[in-house]
Amino acid sequence: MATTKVDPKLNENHISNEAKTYEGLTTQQLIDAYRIMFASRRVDDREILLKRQQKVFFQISGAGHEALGVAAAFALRPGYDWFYPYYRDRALCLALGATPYEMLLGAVGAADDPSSGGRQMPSHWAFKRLNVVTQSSATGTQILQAVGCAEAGRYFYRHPKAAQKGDGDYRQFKDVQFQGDEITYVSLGDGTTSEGEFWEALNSASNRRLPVIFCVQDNEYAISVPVEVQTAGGNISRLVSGFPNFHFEEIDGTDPVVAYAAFQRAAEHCRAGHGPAFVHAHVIRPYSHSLSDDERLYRPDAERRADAARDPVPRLQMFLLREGILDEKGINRIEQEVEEQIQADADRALAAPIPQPDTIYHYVYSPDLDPTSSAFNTQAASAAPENGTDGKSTGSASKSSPNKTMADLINTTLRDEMRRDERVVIFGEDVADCSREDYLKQKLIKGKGGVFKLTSGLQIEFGADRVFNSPLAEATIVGRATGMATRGLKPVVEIQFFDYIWPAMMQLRDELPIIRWRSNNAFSAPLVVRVAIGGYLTGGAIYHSQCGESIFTHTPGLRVVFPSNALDAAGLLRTAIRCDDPVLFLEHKRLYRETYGRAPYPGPNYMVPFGKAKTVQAGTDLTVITYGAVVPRALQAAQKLEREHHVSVELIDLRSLNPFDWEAIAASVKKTNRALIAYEDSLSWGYGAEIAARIADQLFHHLDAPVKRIAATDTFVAYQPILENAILPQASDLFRAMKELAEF
Ligand SMILES: Cc1ncc(C[n+]2csc(CCOP(=O)(O)OP(=O)(O)O)c2C)c(N)n1
Ligand SMILES: [Mg+2]
Repeated sequence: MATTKVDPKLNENHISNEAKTYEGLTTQQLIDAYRIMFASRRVDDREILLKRQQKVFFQISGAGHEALGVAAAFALRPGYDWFYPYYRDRALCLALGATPYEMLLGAVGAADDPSSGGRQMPSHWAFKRLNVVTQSSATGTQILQAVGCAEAGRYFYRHPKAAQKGDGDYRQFKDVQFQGDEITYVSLGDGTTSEGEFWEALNSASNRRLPVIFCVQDNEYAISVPVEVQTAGGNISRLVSGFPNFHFEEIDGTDPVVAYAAFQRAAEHCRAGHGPAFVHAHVIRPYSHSLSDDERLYRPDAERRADAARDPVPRLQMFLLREGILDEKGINRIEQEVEEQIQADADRALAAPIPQPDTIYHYVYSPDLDPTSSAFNTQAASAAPENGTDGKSTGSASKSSPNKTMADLINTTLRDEMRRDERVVIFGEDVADCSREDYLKQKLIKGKGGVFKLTSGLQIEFGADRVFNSPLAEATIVGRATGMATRGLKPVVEIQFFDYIWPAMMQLRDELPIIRWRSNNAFSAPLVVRVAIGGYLTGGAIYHSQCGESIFTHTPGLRVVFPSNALDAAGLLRTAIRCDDPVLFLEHKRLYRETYGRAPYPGPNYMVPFGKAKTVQAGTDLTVITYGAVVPRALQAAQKLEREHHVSVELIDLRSLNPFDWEAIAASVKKTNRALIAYEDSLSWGYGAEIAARIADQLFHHLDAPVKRIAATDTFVAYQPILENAILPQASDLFRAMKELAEF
């Protein structure tokens, strides 16, 4: 791809003042700034024209924000520092080294659009070579990711060996680069400061003294909503001023000299390791929000004229003339060169090949590492000695038994993988042994290690750099982890209860699973989110019993697994950690310490591939397809049915929900001609609906009876055990359903 940059060129009409600098900016840099700012505005104008001609399909401009972007780029380093910009950052990206041609490829949705290959709207920047990380349309989701990105840089600096490549797992496909004094830049609009994730990000960056520059580009509007409605008192600087460790700037962002000076000071603070910086820049929005908006509906002419008087492009032009840096001829020459370049770039972009429809499935998942493959199918070491275990790590009742609980083996797997791979870090609520490390050092306490003690002993062995508590903020957990994973770390984070996963939903739905697809494989974020899920707790009630796995299996790009026993949990968790995709790892709380499904330690390399079901019991009369805590209940029912009615049930434990083992289901149903799907979640729209539909669709001619489902009632789970029993599917319900189906 040709990359014609907005190349700063020495200008012959550069008439005087060569030696003078402006807050450190040379006259040549100011000329360069003008060229880039003018180009940025003209790319917007060109896109607007093309949109009116229906040659592009969306337009959102960076108009009014140009001076700020150029100043930030001049103070920072492309390909060295990291950038989480937002859609108004066109001038920033141009100044970092992106080209108008690349941007116009994005506008037409060309196959070679470097930001997304035609998958995202224009102005959703991603330029891998410049460390400009893929962004979404969701306002504010980038901010926590930027915090995680900065954390990853610091982690690799402290653990340089972790950056090395590893064979046979995700590390093979993830290059790591970092710098000791790198900065992460993240920007957002004034309206976006109303998002909770903004405050969560400031809190973590402040507390951990991370080198992040938060740039709030305050154009006083979020579409039609003015700043005083968004921000109590109308000024965000005043509200954030109490965060410790920050360097604060509030500036006129339409003046590149002022903005450059502010970013220089901010960068100095960050590079010196003092903490984050906050640059609150007052800018203007001379065009409407986007081409779908008409600001004349909510902004009177006088207000718009006052804005226009502060327009950074003509202002810099006047400045250059006034200071004698360029004369009119010099200005005209630059503008003409830019116009010609953009005209040529637009013509080329319009002629560029568009993506082929058959590529739509590319990069939903890693193209490099397939977690369903035989590489992830290893044998359990028979009666392997537990690798260096102190026997104290899980606090489980089964310490002395050769048969370990699911809790034991999850803990052991985490420990083994942390020993094997220094990129694995663990954080979440209460997962550390003790945040006040002195208590541990002085042996005043034993340590906690998770509300279910699944991460017990890990901080003690691996240190607080690798195992630590997060604030009580689920979006923080997943958002920061996503930023870390983008840089090559392997976070294995914990959501304490599935019932409380929802604050992280924006990150789990709109970000984590789609980073690879939306960036056309330029970026990826393979990580593991462990979640304690499910009911049958006797007293768990509404907010400690929820399932809801189908909400996540409905999200392309996310692997979802749900083991029913200790051995599968160990094998699937290892696959989850070593694979190259994001994984939601669902751990049933009721199964953590059950007698059912205990197993000996299978050794440090035991893996179960995704998408491979297990036949718990073979049978000939009907097929039961299930997973999680329903497996032992279905087994009990099947055994009773066999004993009492001589019905032979084939019981399939899916183990992995996305991908799921269609082949195993089809083979079994073809044999038994009857299918029951059993799951713990409420019945309607649940996971079984998809399986039932597939069977009806593809195995219709093999069926001797309707496809049946058995699941929870369409209610939440109640506290009183009598009600809980009535709501969740019991072995007796499964028995009845199986019997009816066999008799149909
Ligand atoms: C989470 C979310 N809610 C709503 C929207 C729709 N939306 C897109 S931009 C925008 C306004 C953003 O305003 P601001 O943060 O001030 O940035 P500006 O566009 O003014 O630069 C809204 C509401 C969105 N993209 N994401
Ligand atoms: Mg705004």
